[in-house]
Amino acid sequence: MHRRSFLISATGAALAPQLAWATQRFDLTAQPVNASLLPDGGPLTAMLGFNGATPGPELRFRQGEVRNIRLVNHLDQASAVHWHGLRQDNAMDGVPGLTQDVVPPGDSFDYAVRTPDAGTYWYHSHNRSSEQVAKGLFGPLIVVEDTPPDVDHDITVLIDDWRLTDTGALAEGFDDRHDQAHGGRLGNFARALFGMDGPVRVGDRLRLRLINVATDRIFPIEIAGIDGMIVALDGMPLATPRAVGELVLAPAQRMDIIADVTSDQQIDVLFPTRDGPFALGALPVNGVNADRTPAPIRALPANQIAAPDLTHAVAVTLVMQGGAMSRQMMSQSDIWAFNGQSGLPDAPLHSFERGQTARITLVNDTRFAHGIHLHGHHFHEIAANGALGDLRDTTLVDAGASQDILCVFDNPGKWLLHCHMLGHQASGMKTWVEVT
Ligand SMILES: [Cu+2]
Repeated sequence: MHRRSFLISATGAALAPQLAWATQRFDLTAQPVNASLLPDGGPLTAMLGFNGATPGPELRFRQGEVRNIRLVNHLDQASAVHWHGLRQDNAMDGVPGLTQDVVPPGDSFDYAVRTPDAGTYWYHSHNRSSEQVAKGLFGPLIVVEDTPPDVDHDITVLIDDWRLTDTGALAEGFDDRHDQAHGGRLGNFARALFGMDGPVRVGDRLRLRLINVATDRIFPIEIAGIDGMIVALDGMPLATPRAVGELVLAPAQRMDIIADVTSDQQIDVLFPTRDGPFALGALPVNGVNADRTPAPIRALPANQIAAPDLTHAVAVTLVMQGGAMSRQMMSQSDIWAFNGQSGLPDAPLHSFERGQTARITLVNDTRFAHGIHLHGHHFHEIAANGALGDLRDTTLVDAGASQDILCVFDNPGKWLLHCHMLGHQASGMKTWVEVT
């Protein structure tokens, strides 16, 4: 990434205003949009968005409701929407070829979106996603707790990168095979997009909802100007809030932070590099909140996730294979594989009885990190010492490493299991499991 790109990108851009639910059904129209990625005066970038903007509108739900959302396709290619991280009814999961047919241009699809868990989620295209997400077809999806934590501002922060030409257009080559065989399509331009312009005040308590919406880039992040704790990962509250150190977000991962504003200048979201931090975006600070009395940061209320049955867990192994410099380069059309199989197989990786606990060993036998996403469920990461770790829907497995996850498969249907580096997914790294 070029320093200049980061420097000129350092001013934060606001997301589209969040949505107030006014009607029983909400239409989400996928369409071409022109977005202002470059700084003031730069040319607009032709992208794709929802309801006239990219990112699309911030959808705010209450916990435990069902909302009818109609995807209206005004693109010139087929699409579908996945509600990432929501433990959804299978028919509403938005995966063409597995849970629904694609939605052709000019057509529509009615989703009934369930929100059993409070937390930070997002929605995005799940058709030709390495292209459609790169072009902007996504938005934040927030499920609010019955009793939200006491904060002055609840701010969504999307972190993204784009590969732009000199004239500010999105570079072509969304299915570039060299990218796919390596770390995916990495941008030359990156930014943190805040859900509000600010300013906030010194002493304000904030909830920051970080979402990595990039197609392929793993973002290390530092946040300056606040003092706080991590309270949730991938929507799921931590039992005990955790200190904010250097943060890492794989594509599709989320992190909630509750923090008090300490800087009287601005809050900086930074991308640390060996040459020093690059500014992804900043939120201005102005004034002082003298009314708020200091209070500890408490855990968010837990979501109701079934407890795993450790003694009867079925063991499944998923080996990631392929890619550049690998011991076994996949041949012909596909670059990546799970257990020797490239692309979506006819038969599931495993068929679970509803309620069964599985311990899946994710073995990364490649030279690249992969962010593995399971649809329709959350799972526990298992720590090296065997302890039950964080609940996530996307886990980052470093090159050469392995990671065990423990999941109660209690949501019936056909669920995609894939790498969320979307270039890897497009070139073979996907499978599915069945819950009957
Ligand atoms: Cu991958």
